[in-house]
Amino acid sequence: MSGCENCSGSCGHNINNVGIERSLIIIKPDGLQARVAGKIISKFEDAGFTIENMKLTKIDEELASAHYKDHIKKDFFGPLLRYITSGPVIIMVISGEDTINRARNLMGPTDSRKAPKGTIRGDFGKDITINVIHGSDSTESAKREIGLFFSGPDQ
Ligand code: IDP
Ligand code: MG
Repeated sequence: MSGCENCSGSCGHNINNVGIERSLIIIKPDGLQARVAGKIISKFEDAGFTIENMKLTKIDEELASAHYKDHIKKDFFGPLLRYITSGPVIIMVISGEDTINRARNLMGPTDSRKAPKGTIRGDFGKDITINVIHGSDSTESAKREIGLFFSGPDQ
């Protein structure tokens, strides 16, 4: 329904969708290599997220650079690019309430060595680079990243 985003339901639109966010999740190459993709997907399902889209693909350098554009000047950019392009990945769009925060809590901190057991990185990640999963850090990033990986008529 157009023009009703801020009406709090007075126009009759479905207010149950208020607070629903999306996130772009990537199970990185080490996740598939270690055959833990299913376990990771289960964690999102068990937490109540809806999987709206999912594909198995390989990310090329151009797409990886676009995805990680904010990190281009960082000293770890080269290793990050080699890592994310090194093998197949699973890319998902998940949705639910407060998805950005809840998904990142489920993932654990960037450095897997500091991630508590029970978090995805704590259970399956190796270190600060090889950390098994990506999740959008804001609703703006999610929108941009979902557009990058899921656009076009055949996606
Ligand atoms: P995030 O994935 O937890 O949001 P970002 O800071 O956005 O972390 O970094 C993107 C990715 O770059 C990380 O997931 C990790 O693979 C890698 N990375 C981040 N910080 C470092 C670092 O200090 N050294 C090496 N690799 C890093
Ligand atoms: Mg990030």
